[in-house]
Amino acid sequence: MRSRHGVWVGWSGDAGDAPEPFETGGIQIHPVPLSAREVDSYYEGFSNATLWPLYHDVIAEPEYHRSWWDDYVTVNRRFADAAAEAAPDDSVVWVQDYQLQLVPQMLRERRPDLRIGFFLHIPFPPQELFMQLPWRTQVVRGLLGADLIGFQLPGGAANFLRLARRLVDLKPRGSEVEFEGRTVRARSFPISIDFASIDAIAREERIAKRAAEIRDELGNPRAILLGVDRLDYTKGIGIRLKTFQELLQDGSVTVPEVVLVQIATPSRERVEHYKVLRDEIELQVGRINGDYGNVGQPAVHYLHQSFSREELTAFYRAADVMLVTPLRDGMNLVAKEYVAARVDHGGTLILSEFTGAAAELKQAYLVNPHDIDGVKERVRQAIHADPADARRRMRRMRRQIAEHDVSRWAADFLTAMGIET
Ligand code: GDG
Repeated sequence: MRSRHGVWVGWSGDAGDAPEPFETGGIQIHPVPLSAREVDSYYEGFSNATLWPLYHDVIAEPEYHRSWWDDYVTVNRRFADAAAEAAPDDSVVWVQDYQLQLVPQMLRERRPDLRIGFFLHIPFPPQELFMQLPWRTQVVRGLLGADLIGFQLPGGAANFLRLARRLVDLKPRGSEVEFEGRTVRARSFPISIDFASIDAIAREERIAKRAAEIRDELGNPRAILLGVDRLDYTKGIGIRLKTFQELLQDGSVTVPEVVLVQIATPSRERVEHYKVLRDEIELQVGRINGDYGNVGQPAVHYLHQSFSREELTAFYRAADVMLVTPLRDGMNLVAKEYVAARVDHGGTLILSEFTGAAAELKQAYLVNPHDIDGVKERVRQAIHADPADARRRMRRMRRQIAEHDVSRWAADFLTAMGIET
């Protein structure tokens, strides 16, 4: 955005009037307001309690409310209007994520001169699930307003094109489809991280020192297992805790030689499913610590807090085994960040097959998180991994992410939009 003197149109995160447009760090910011009711209905409601669970394999039951949908339409219209006003003639607008799926079509109606891209950060579900949505045709038509629709994986693009055939009666050819006299393309663009910046932080002396300090504070265990997630039911935190609990129960691991650190960043705390999830997770943690902890030596170090990027990187560097076990995840950046932080080529990554990242990180220990015996076996293998083999895997994963970082993701998308980068 900075290098292109771009305009960023977005919500501030607070209900009520939006601040006037302003500039920061070379980027023009155009805030869009949401009322307190819209935060409930559009954001926490339709976006996070309808679309989020529907697009993540219905792990939690999606709620369908007509009033939420009405506000989704209203707020999408507001964003489209704001973008229509902010975009210079013949410029490019890149719409991000599931909260704004109607914007491409709304924006095209007002500004046919623009080139419009859309990127979905979460999975796009198969027909069998998407068809539940009472407003399924409107959503597909909304997205078809874009010239280029990006997904994390080829499967998301294929799901979308199949739905365009079924719901809008279009005839896709390969990744392209003709719609209202235009060609729309649907393709995958797997997102990534700023590898160089995490690599640089991880190389700082103070981060290595802090990592050693964390190990020390944990009692210098033989193995530290780590989970870092927003506290979300898609992330498979409960299944991970159950796996660890069984490993303790059958004596495969013992405290304090092996401990689990679970950073669970507070998230969507007003949405009912998230309140229930938090209670369930904290009950599990309490039980495990009650059964297997010692005085001053818990089995699970549970942190329902946010940390600075530096502190997080120190945790990545301190951990022997990183557990990334989502039941469904568009990409999962934590897995990539762990790899970027391992400048020492140490550590082992256990990664769910149901993340987008699994398509790229083939040298991770891939697991089906529902198969608890399988995950337990992988954890045992990871704890006892041959260091040379672990280093080889880490080196190859680092190369993959270094070559496919977030600037390349953006450049690939913009190039596909016909923009010189
Ligand atoms: C969505 C999709 C897709 C977490 N705790 C702290 C913290 N984090 C940072 C992580 C990471 C980010 O938040 C989480 O990204 P993920 O990709 O893991 O997951 P979602 O939030 O669900 O993201 C996902 C992503 O969009 C991008 O397209 O990969 O599939 O669900 O960067 O490091 N950061 C700091 N303190 C914390 O406590 N500073």
